[in-house]
Amino acid sequence: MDYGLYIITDDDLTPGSSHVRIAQDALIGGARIIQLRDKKRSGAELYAIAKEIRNLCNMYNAGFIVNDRVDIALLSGADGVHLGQDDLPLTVVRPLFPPPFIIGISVGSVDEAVLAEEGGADYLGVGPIFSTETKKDAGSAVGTEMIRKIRENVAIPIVAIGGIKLSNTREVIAAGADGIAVISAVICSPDISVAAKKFADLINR
Ligand code: TZP
Ligand code: MG
Repeated sequence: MDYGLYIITDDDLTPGSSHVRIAQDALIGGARIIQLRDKKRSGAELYAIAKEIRNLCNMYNAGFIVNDRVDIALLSGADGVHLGQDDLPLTVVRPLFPPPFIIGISVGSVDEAVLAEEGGADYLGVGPIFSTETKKDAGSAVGTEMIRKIRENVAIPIVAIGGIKLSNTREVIAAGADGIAVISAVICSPDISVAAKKFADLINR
């Protein structure tokens, strides 16, 4: 899996837009992974959206991950699921759904990172690196130093998240991140594909 630019759809931030539209524009701009993140829609709605994004990601040879919902991920044919520390436990999900199903785990410390790797996670979401308004309960910023510390202790890919902008992307990559996950800096820009392309160009430089 190429982690590169990892775009998380969040249609709350952009009234009038949709997960599918965001995903399409992000893929045009060069996103390598799309994560469907929605904490409010019904299973039926999420399933339909996930199927559409699955098809789009196939067209761009990009990965597709579903946030929280193992059921939606499996039934839509997504590549995997992303789980936080308070979601379904890795120790329960991993044995039932072995690789190549991908499981990403959110971590904010070296201890959490080591546990996730030991539990069979495929990649880590490390953050919030910088302060962010997008996730109110994200906790305080851990800084790029946390990426370095985790890099020294685990081998699986690191996707950095939280407050990532064009201006701090190089610093995040230099600290050892394999990919960067972005919400507001791409989703809230007037042209999502142009914004995504700027990030993709920076990452691939
Ligand atoms: N998890 C940790 S920070 C965050 C999530 C979902 C939000 C990231 O959003 P933004 O707008 O890129 O800071
Ligand atoms: Mg979650």
